[in-house]
Amino acid sequence: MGVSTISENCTAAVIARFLKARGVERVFGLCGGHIMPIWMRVDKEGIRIIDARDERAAVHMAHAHAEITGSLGVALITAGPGVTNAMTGIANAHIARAPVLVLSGLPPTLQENRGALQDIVHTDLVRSITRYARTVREPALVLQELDEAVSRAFGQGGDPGPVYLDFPANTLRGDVPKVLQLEEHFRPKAHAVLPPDPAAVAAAVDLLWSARRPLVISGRGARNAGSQLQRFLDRLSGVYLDTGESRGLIPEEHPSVVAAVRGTVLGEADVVMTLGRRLDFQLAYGSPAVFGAARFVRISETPSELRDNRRGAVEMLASPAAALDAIVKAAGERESAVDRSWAKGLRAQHEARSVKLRESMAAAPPGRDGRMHPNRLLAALQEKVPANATVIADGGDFLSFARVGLSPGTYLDPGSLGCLGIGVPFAIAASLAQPDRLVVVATGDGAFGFNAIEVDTAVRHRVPLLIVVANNGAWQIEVYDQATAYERVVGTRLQHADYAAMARAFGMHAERVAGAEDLPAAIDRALANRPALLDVLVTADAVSSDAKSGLASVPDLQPLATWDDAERKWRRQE
Ligand SMILES: Cc1ncc(C[n+]2csc(CCOP(=O)(O)OP(=O)(O)O)c2C)c(N)n1
Ligand SMILES: [Mg+2]
Repeated sequence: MGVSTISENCTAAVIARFLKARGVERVFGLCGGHIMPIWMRVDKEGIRIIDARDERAAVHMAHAHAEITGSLGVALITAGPGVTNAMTGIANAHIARAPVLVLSGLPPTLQENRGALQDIVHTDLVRSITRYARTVREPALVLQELDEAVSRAFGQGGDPGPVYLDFPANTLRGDVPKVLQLEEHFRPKAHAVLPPDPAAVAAAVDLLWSARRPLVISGRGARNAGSQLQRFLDRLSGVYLDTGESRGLIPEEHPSVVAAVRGTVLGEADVVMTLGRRLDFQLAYGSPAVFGAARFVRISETPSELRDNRRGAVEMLASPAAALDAIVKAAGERESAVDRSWAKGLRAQHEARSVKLRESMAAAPPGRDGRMHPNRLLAALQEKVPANATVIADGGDFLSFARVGLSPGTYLDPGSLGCLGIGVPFAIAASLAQPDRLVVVATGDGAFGFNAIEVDTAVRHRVPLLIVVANNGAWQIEVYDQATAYERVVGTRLQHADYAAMARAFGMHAERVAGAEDLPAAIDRALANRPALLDVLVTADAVSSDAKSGLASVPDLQPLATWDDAERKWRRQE
C-alpha cells in the first residue's frame, strides 16, 4: 500500500500519544477509513478501543464515561454518516455539559470539494452543539488544537461540554515536526480552582444564616463537592434537594434530604441556593409563580449555571467546593436562624412518604390486562441491587417510576435533552469505569429499541451489566397523553416483542418474566450470568407521576400542568 502510518511522528501517532499523555485509557468508536490511522495508533499506544455499533452510541458511552469519572470521554468516529449519526450523542453531551472529545476524519485536502467519499462540512453541523469545532489541516498545529479543545471541554473560561476536531486523511499521515511536539501541549492540565470573592462570601453568609427556611439545590457543577456540601448542610441545618444531575451526592440518611416533598419545599423556602445547578424546566425556571418571594444565592464556576432565568441576591462565580468551604469558614460559630421545626417537619414528611412508597410499591396491584405493575418489578430489583450500584434509567413512564423507586449510589438518565436511548450505551461505559460496581439499566421497551444493538457491544467486551426492560408494548407515556387529551391513540403502540430472544441471539443470558413471583429467582440468575437481560412484561395501565403531571403534553408556560396554572395566575396579577 502506498499510504501507511508507520512514521512515529505522523499526526495520527501524535494524537494517540496526546491521548495517552492525558490519561485516556479507553476510547469509544466505530471504525472507518478516514480515521483508520488514529484508530491503529490509539491501539498501538495500549489505549483500549470499545467498538460500538453506532456512532451515536459511541458518543453516549464517551459522555457517560465523563459523567462517571469526571475525566475526559473520547469518541472516535468516521467521516460523513459517522458524524451525522453521532450528533444526537453530541447534542446530549452539550445539554449535559459533559467533557467529551469527538475526533473524526475528512477526505484528503487534495480531494476537497471534488465530490469525494463522505465529504461534508462536519464543523458546520456540530458547531451549535459543541464548545469548539475545528478542522485541523496542518500537522504542525495538531497538538495545540488538541490541547485547546480539551481545555474548552473542561470549561476553562466558559461552559464545559463536547468539543470536536477533524483531520483530513493526508494530515493524519503527515508528519508533525519534532520541534513542535512541545511538552506543554502534552502535559495534563490541572483543573483551575476559581476562588470565591470574599465580599460575595460574606453576603452569602448573611443571607443564608438569617434565612428562616433556606433550601439548597445541587446540580452537575456540585458533583465534586459532596463532602464540602455535607459539612455546609450540617452547619446551616436547612433543607436540601438533589436533582437528577447530582443524585446521591448527599446520603439519604442526612437530615437535610427532603426529596420526597419537593413540591412543598419549592413553595416554602425563603432563600434558595443553587449550587452548580441551572434553574431549568425541572426547577420551574425559578419562577416567582412557584418559588414565591424567595431570594436566590447562585454559586457555580460555569456561566450557564450562575444566572439563568433568575438573578441571585448573591452570585458567586467560583468553584463550588471552594465556595462552600469559604462560606462555612466565614460563618464560624454563628448560629443560623433556620426554623428547626420547619426543617424537621419536612424531613419527617419525607421519611413517611418514602416508607409508604416502599410499601405500596411491593404491593402494587396488576393492571386490567393482568400484567404486573412496574413498581412490582422495581421493588424486586431494589431488593437485589446493592446500595452502591449504578442505575441508568431510560424511558417514559418507566423512567418516572424508576427515578423514584430505585435508590442507587449513582444514577444517570436521559437528562434535560430527554434523550431516549442512552440506557445501554451509558451502562456499558459506566460498568467499564466502575468494574467493582453493579450497573443496571432500567429501561422502557421503546427507549431500549434505539440502541438495542449495543447488547452486542456489551457481550463482545464482556461488560457485566444487567438490562431490565419494562415491556408494556407501547410508548406508553405518549399513549396516555393521546388517550386523555385527544381521546384517540395513534402510532404509539408497539408489540410485546421478545427482547430476551433478541439478546440471546447476541450471546447474552436473557429471560422473559411474566409473573411477579418469578422475579427474585430470575434476577438472581441474571446477576450470576452477566451481561444479562430481563424482558419483563408489565401493565400499560400504570399511570406514572410524569404522565399525571402533564410533562408529556408540553404546556405553554411551564413544563408541568400545576406550575403552568400557577404561572398563568401569577402573570395575570397587576
Ligand atoms: C429520541 C426521543 N424520541 C422520542 C421521545 C419522546 N418520548 C418521550 S417518552 C416516550 C415514550 C417512551 O416509551 P418507553 O421507553 O417504552 O417507556 P414507557 O412510557 O412505555 O414506560 C417518547 C416516545 C424522546 N424523548 N426522545
Ligand atoms: Mg413502553
